[in-house]
Amino acid sequence: AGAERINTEIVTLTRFLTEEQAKHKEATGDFTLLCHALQFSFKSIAYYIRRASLINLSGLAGSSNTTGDDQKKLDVIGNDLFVSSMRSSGRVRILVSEEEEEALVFHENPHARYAVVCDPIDGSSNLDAGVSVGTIFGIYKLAEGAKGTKEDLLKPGTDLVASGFTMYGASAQLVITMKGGTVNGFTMDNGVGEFILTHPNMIMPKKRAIYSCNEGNSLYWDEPVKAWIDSLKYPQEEGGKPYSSRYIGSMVADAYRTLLYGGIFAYPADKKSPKGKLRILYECAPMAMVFENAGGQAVNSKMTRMLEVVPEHIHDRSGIFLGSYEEVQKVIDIHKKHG
Ligand code: AHM
Ligand code: MG
Repeated sequence: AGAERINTEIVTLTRFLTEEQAKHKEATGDFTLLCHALQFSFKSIAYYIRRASLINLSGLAGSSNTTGDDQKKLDVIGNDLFVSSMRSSGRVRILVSEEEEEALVFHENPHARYAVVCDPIDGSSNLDAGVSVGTIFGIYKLAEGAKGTKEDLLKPGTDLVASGFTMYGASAQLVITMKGGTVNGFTMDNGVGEFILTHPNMIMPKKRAIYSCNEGNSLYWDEPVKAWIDSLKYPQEEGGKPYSSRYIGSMVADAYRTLLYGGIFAYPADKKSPKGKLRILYECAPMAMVFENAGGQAVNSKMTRMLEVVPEHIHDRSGIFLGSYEEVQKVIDIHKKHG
């Protein structure tokens, strides 16, 4: 008694990646190296976000991104950090970022076999208020003989070899999953500068009475979406309790909570945004893979499995319902009833 108990059997992300690689005899180490480059970009983006309010990085940078949203200085920095770390990994041939209108082709890496999609700082409208933001990423393996053009990226999420996201909150959290694998959560320990495995094999609750959406859009919603939300707020059965509502407005933060506590996150397509708001390649598909691998479901506004949706353009948008298996099933069932 008295002495501080210190756990010395810690699984860092670095160790985790090494052990994963060892499981695959055919692995060349390219994927592991790419993940190390990702890890560095998460650490540095987390660092700059924490410093931002101190050194006054926040504020408009005077340029706007491809879709006309105001782009903050930190968006530019986050994007630049991500791009340079992907390029210098030598393992990435092509990169799609929310902040870049065109796919970036790294001609200096002509033999690199991976393609990466990312939203370097998702939820950036929240930055000035110190609300959590994060990075969403997906990794595709290029087909044999692929030319490394953006057409190589117009693939369904079922082709993803890995995906995940970070949330830069009270501490930086990283959630990562590989194709057909489990979902693992890491927490950044600033003291030792490592992501530590704190949430091994994340399995989300089958159901939970929490919904998360921008209800201010309900004027524009289609009938089935309105009927669904009403059914959560005004339960028909005797003594039924209404759902709780939670909405941060940062997908990474709303998704992280939903993954841990259960419930549903929704950003449906509506009359104002008939294609939805969130992006298929680097927001919807990577999140859908994480949620499915954790036992949840993800569908678009047509109730198609999100991972099977093929974008026509790298920045295409989609409606999305993402969450606990039974909560998403409720949405699907109500849509079926409405025909
Ligand atoms: P961003 O990539 O420009 O930050 O936009 C995506 C964000 C998501 O994080 C969040 O779920 C959504 O937009 C919030 O939108 P709204 O403000 O319409 O509720
Ligand atoms: Mg985004």
